[in-house]
Amino acid sequence: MGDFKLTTVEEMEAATARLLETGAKVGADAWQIRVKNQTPHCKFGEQGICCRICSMGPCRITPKAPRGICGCDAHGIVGRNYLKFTAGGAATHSDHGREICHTLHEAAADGAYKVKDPEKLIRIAHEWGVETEGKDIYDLAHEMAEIGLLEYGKPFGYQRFLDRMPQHTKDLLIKNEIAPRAIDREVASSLHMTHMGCSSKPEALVKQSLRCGLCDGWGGSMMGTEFSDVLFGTPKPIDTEANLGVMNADNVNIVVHGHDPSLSEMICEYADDPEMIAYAKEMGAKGITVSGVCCTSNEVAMRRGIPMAGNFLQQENVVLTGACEAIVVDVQCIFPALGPLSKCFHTKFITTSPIAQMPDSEFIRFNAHTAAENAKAIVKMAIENFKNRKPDLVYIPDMKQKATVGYSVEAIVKVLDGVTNSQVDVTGTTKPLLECVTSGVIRGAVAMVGCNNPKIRPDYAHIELMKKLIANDIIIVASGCSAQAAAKAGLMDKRAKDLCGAGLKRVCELADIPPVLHMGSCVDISRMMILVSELAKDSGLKISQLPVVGCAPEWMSEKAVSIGNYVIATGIDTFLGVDPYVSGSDQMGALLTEGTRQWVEAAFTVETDINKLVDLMIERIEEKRAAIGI
Ligand code: BF8
Ligand code: SF4
Repeated sequence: MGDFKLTTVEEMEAATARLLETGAKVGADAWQIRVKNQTPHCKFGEQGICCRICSMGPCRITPKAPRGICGCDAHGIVGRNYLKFTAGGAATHSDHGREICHTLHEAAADGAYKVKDPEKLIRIAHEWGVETEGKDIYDLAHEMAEIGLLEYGKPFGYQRFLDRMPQHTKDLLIKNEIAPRAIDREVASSLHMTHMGCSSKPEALVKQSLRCGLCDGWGGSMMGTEFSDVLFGTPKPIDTEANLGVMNADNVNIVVHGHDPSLSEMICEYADDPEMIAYAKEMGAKGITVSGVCCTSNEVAMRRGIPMAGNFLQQENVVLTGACEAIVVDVQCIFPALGPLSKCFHTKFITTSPIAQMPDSEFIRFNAHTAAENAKAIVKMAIENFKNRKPDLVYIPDMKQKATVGYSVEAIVKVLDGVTNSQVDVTGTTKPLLECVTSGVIRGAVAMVGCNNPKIRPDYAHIELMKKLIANDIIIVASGCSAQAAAKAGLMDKRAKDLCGAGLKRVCELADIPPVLHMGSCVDISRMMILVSELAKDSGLKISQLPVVGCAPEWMSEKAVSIGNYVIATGIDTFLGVDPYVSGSDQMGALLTEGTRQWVEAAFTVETDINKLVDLMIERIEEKRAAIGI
């Protein structure tokens, strides 16, 4: 293994502790302090049995008061809360996808946004039955963007991308009235159903949660991913680095944070501009380093090799280094704490989206039409801020790992072409991967996704689960903050193959891949849905029969609940390390952990003990193998 060693959670925690000392010096607040102030949490909220959707309430369910004033019981209240949670997540991901459609609509040969993957655009156009022959690629881009935007509000029919599903899955969803219609309709219907005096029947609320999740995964998120690839390029394996040590004390440090690559791509573009680099030197820096936090980081790492400073619960740490000239954000998962925190340092906290406006920030409104000038202004502002740095506050933990990222479905299919023994030509399909699974060289796959959450020791669950899974010859595809946890630990370094069981290690060597494959941001979980669909079609099995499970051990956001719903609705059992506020209703618990199988052949398992969670996943994978006789 040479000098390769994983970074431990203890080492990451020590680095954080050192940064919090700087924070204490300047009187900064931190999530570690706020968690203490908020603990213990409200028990009614935790169990999902508080209802405040009408002004006769709020109503809270207790043994003495088993119904709200309208007569709704715990099951109805928990169910409505769960559906609202889902709708919030589906709306968020899907609105991101909508923004990408608008960016595609702005693309022009001489504009800031270009079509970087015309082949993919043409491929999707053919899927959607759009004539491409003789059409200018930008005319086609605008036409496809409009069709995409209509998926949000079309009056009839289901999401177009359902045609990518195996027929069995699609039929099942239509038969059970779970197939998603227009995206905005599913979100609006969910809010309609959860209004006072509408649905209080758990079955109906769970079914709509599945449908609403699907409009995200197979609608908004999938469009977000696919059209981002068209605009910015479909990811291919690329080397990068991860953890706070990617920031450079000699350079102007710009940290991009949020989700929509329309902003971060432009920032990266201008930070690379020789004119800007010369300006940075003029201001006393040696150069410009752009690094990322959260899903935006995944987007630009996958396409440009931009290093990853950290994931969700590390966002305050980048400011605490004292070396961050600007943290530039767009939407989602941004701590409002960054405003007051940046005021304790010289850091500029730059918000850019009308969707996410925060106190104590500089607001530079970013839009597709003026993207180039906005990005230039932001990069300049960061450079000019370099001189305000306080050298005695600068401390960047010397901690980073190498990572190979960029495993889109297209890239996975390509790299695994090399591992087949097949006599017939199986290139360009998932059959080589299937061969590895059926022969038992790889036992199965886990899709590791989701956030950090102070309720779970940050990153610990992600990293420990992954280590045990790969040691058991289970390959991992990862996205979102889970992927960054893996990268920070070193699990996306190809040398991590030595931590695998013999079978997976052999596959990693033959295909020259790390055992944990970075598939992108959270909207890119749609890539995972496409991959399992292809595996099902190429094997002739149902998705629910494949030895594949999903896992979100440290999830926290509404988006994560939406994702969980569409992953199980696609037929994949999903394991959660945090309870989605449903413990107040045994009926809701039973539906989510077993009842959904009657409609979608999959369900959730909730287990907060991480060691048990991983064993349950391995058990489930082995059960699935036994059931299909491999
Ligand atoms: O969409 S994993 S903390 S950054 S919600 Fe947020 Fe969770 Fe991170 Fe991306 Ni996903
Ligand atoms: Fe109470 Fe019913 Fe109003 Fe909810 S909808 S706050 S349970 S009266």
